[in-house]
Amino acid sequence: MGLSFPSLTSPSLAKSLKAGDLTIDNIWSRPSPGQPNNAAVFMTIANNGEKWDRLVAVETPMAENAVLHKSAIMSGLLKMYLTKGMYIDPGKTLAMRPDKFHIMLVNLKASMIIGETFPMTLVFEKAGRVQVRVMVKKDTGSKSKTKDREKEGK
Ligand SMILES: [Cu+2]
Repeated sequence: MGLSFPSLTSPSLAKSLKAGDLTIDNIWSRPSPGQPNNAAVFMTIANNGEKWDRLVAVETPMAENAVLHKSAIMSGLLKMYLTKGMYIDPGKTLAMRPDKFHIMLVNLKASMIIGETFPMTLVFEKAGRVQVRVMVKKDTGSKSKTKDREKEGK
């Protein structure tokens, strides 16, 4: 594996990554200030093919364990469950979110620092193993605050 990663921001980070019929985009993680041991990772996975695929596992050197989680509201509380996989149906896009599917890194081995990236391997049932890099960034807070949509010239 004589691969080396460019350590500084690489332009490829912002681009989407293709693996067969899958297009993986916007791969990011929250920083870990409040709860140093766990962190959630999000991304979108679009399936442009004609057959379903399924994310079945993830691996990363950043944490002792990386699991697939699904969240659901039970009696008013947001709870997380282990899920065996995340299906991506043909023509559909799986968008991970804190209150839906996400990847959970358990027992981090290092701090998640905003602006840094770390490697992760996604294991798909059909597309196989896909190497990605996760960008640590601030939560843009789409859910906690109601935003007034204003017209802005971009
Ligand atoms: Cu979780």
